[in-house]
Amino acid sequence: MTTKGVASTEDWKALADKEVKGKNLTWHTPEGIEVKPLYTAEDVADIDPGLPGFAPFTRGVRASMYAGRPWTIRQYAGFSTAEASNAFYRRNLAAGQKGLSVAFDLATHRGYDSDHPRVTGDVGKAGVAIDSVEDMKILFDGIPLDKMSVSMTMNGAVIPVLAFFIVAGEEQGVDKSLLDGTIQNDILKEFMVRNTYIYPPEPSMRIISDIFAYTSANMPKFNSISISGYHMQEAGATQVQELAFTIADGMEYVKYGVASGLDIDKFAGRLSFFFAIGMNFFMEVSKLRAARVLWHRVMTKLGAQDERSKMLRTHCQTSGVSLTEQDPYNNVIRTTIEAMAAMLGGTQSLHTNALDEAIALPTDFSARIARNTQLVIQEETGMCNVVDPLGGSYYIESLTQELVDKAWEIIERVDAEGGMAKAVAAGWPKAMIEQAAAATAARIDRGEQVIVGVNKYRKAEEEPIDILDVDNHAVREAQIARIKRVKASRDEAACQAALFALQDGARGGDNLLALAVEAARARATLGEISAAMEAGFGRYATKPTPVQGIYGGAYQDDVVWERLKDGVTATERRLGRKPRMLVAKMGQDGHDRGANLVSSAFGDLGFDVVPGPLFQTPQEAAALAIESDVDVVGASSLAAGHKTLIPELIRELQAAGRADIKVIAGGVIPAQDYEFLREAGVQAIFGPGTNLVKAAEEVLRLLGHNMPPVEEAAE
Ligand code: MLC
Ligand code: 5AD
Repeated sequence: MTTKGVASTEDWKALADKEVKGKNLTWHTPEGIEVKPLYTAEDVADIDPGLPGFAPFTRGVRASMYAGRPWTIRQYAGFSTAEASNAFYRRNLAAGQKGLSVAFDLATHRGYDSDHPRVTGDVGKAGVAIDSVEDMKILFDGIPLDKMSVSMTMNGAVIPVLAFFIVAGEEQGVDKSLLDGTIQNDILKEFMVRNTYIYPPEPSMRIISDIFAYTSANMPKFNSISISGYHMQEAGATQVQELAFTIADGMEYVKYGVASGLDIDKFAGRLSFFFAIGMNFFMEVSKLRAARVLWHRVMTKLGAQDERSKMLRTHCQTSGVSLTEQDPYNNVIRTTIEAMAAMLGGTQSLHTNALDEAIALPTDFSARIARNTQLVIQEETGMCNVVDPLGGSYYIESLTQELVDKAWEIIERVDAEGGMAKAVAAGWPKAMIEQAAAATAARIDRGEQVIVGVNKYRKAEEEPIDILDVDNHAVREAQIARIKRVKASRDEAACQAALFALQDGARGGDNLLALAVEAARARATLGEISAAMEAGFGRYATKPTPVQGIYGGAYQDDVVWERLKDGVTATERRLGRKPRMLVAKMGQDGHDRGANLVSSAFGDLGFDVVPGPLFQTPQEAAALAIESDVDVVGASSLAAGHKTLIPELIRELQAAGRADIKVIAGGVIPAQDYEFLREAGVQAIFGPGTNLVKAAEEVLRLLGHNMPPVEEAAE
């Protein structure tokens, strides 16, 4: 007989064992954490999370947290022109959004004006096109920049964008000292996962120090960086990797700032963070708590004195990669759960993804549901009234500590090897993330990790939903017309002088942001400002190196996999060499998780894979396909350029007399576009959530192999 307080954990174990007949209930998470089925006071005997508002801020950075002021509802948005995005922002603010967050198009990210030949497929597609301060002024028309906090996700072209923002404020009558907001300005993770870099690592790090120097002297309310783990998780990182590499990135920036002559406590208080919140609910809550503990530890080590310098303030975004094209209304449920994890973890600001995430940018309809998810939590549930309500939970406290310890091991490795810039250059953090991504893809494709509506409980028929489609030709024409007007009406000599000074500054040591502000005032365009710096710094390029053996390794002794390998061998015999595939990334789309996964899986199957470099034009991709004598080109598109770039690639192959090279497409491609692409000559299309085993099967058939239909491969 047991009564409350009398039973021991051994008693519990015996009872539980009996219930499940000895089945092992321990869960091994992908980050290598063993989660037990029960946590008790014994697990937290040595843990004291302290109080909110006090070091090390485990329980939150504010004493009153959301009881005093709820987190900022800050929805990331931008598409088409500055006019269209401005109207969208105003509608959202009127409906309850609290802060702004600008998504720029990929041309802008990569430092190209809209009239540049490399960006024909990208203008206005994945975000708003901004070419000069005139566009920036329209973007914030009627939005007072001394009252509204504005986040700008910009890393590559960070100097011109921040300069445009400062001058747009100035011309609105708002002094830069009053500007409130955040610039992402986190280049290290670009080299690792997001890929919208422009310059090589060294000058890129200098740009960051210049921004720290300028904002700490002139913009006391502005957060000079948003050190981001978000994109690492999106690229496949485990939560431990995301945590460790983000904190290690932060350390590196602080070291660079200090090395450039800044006093740590003068700029560290305005460093901010950004994390992804995925579906592993308690892990995500604990991750934010662990991040605060780690940052406090690291900043103490680096010599910060002011407690505000050691306080980790963060934005969060629910996970894009956790959302599905299939049965998209499930995404509302997923996002709600993730939003709750973010707030229970104590975020300062939050973006909730829209239900159409896996296929397109949000519409007014889907954006409303995403925003209302936060409004309902804040205003209907009473969840904000108690500070850190999960504090003291045996499981949460224990997991927080475990994450701190696991992440610390990686941080120490980074430190021992000379810091994150060196680690990024050596490439091991990226490789680690890609290995984790391949392992996850295999788990999902094999049905071991359930995604409702995708690998389990799949609907027989999917009805397409209404999505936003941007006519990038029209946006590009409008942008080109405005660039012409700006250039025709400016004082050309003054503009050229400012650009020349900037070019000089890139070679010398003057503050690049200060020089760019002058150029922005003189109406230099984003492309011109970027090019002036490029003249001194050069443009950076990387080569993809897909991981080997991880995806295939998960299929050891699997009959379906063996049949596929036989198919590859048979095709090899017929062709006289291995079947060869170019995985092409065209346009300024740097999302390479999908492309890398395809390269890895097909490589493991025995294909000869040519992993194409990022940022090719259709001409360059066609030339590489022909030169490498491939049988098939797989074009991976995640940034909505597919309707322009893939038909162009096919035309190029045809013009060169190589219409025999088959073109297939994969990525974020809405069903609405399938027919258009098929008519253009695309022979197979693989949307989000495609099982790679099935994709390989279809490719083998395309290559003429008589692939017998396999019963439901891995479902
Ligand atoms: C807050 N305040 C309080 C309080 N809570 N005061 C009293 N009592 C309380 N309980 C005060 C704060 O001190 C602050 O003032 C002010 O209120 C605002 O609160 P905040 O907590 O600082 O929030 P916010 O202004 O929203 O800033 C959050 C942030 C910032 C620090 C994380 O960096 C930010 O907004 N980041 C957003 C980043 C973002 O949106 N990124 C999008 C990436 S999308 P004071 O005076 O102390 O400042 C992406 C996708 C892609 O990257 O394209 O790949
Ligand atoms: N508008 C809204 N959300 C966007 N995202 C990216 N671009 C936009 C945009 N223009 C979101 C998606 C994506 C993440 C990186 O940011 O959720 O997964």
